[in-house]
Amino acid sequence: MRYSVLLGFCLALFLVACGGDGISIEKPCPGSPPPLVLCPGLDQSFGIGGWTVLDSTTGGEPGWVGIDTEIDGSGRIVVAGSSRGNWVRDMRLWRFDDTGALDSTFGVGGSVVHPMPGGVDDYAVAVVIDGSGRILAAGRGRGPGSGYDVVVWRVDSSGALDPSFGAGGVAVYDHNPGMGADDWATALALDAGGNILVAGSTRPTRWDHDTLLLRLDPAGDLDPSFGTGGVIAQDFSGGTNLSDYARDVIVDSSGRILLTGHLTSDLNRTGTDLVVWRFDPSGVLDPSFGNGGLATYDRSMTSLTVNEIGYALALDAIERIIVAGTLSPVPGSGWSTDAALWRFDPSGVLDQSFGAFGVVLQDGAVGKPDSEDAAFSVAVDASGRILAGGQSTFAFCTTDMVVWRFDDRGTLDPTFGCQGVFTHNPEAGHPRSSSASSIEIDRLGRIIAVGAGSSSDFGINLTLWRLLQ
Ligand SMILES: [Ca+2]
Ligand SMILES: [Ca+2]
Ligand SMILES: [Ca+2]
Ligand SMILES: [Ca+2]
Repeated sequence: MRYSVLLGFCLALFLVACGGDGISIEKPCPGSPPPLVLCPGLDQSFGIGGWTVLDSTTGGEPGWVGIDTEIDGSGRIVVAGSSRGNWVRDMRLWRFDDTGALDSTFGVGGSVVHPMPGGVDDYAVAVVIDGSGRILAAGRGRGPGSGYDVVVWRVDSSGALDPSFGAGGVAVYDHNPGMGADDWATALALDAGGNILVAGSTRPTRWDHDTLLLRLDPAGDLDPSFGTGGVIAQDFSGGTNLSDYARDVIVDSSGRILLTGHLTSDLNRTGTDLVVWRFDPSGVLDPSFGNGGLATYDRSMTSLTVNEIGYALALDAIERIIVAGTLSPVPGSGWSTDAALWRFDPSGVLDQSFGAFGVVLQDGAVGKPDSEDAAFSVAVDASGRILAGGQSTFAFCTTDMVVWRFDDRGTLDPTFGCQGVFTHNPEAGHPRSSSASSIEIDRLGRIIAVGAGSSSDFGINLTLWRLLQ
């Protein structure tokens, strides 16, 4: 299938961003790409011309990947990701000041790295900051004989590991001890009591993923009052070797826990289906939401399997649920993958007043029709406008970062970027890829996007952008 081949080539950064096994960098495209055309919106007071990049070649360690970002109470920008040294990948945090410069009061020169014992790969992919200013990051690390395990780190505001959390600042969870199975965290949230919700997946067999949700108390221990001993690990796909996977978690004003991700149905050959789960505060699926606690979306037809994936969740002011992700293939977009947004009402019913029957699809953000597009992040600003961050293919094998802005009805906002869409590639002519994996809105309404750009040495560079509202 054409779209799956393109996905393999063009969403290499997406695999890095979203926890894929391999890290592969695409090759430069042949030919002479046209010059970079910038849409308005970059905040010239940030970095150099509105963006900043940590180049792995000048930074000393190749492959700096920033995946998630959070803004602290002082307006500083914290980024979680990983870096590679001596062929091993280690979790890394960075903190930037308001001008986009690394904050030298954090860690060493603005950065904290924590190599797990044993010289194994570990990754941070999510970050939150608690009410005391402590920074929590989650991801995965590989324990001896246990495959990947969920790892949560906590550091104080200076970047030092917090000895009052887990073991020396690190909490590790292996779902099936002795089985050597992979367990991954993809997202983090805090509830009103300061408990830590960790969403992700566990992998009972090589070809299967099951949805995983943990609740840790503020000391980093599993909370026995939640799920089974602090853990919910459940197959929602209804069959063996079918993947279901949580990719984001948020807590609503009633303390209910919402996840998004996907499940796979083999009964109706519908491929992956978008799912939003809602659990009550004790970890029980909420029967008043969707169908038994799950709201799902599938566009498959008799002759066509359509795959939907949710990557990110946000709530608006009246707690409608907005999901960002992908839908593919889209017949109207040349059977390509489109970035997708869905909105559900608070009871889990698709909101027909949003987009077309509850769904917004986006294709061709960089001006190339039938491109491969993805939205990995979503936020709602103080005016109720919806922002999504992601990427779109420019040439056969390169992507540009994209931020879309929509009004409350899911219509592109023409006052933002180029007719509602901002795109950027750090290298003029788009010879290589960039992608936004996370967006946040700061206290002044400015939009922070963090992501990755590949460079001429085939390394990956951490890249930050700031856009004016
Ligand atoms: Ca494991
Ligand atoms: Ca499964
Ligand atoms: Ca489907
Ligand atoms: Ca598309």
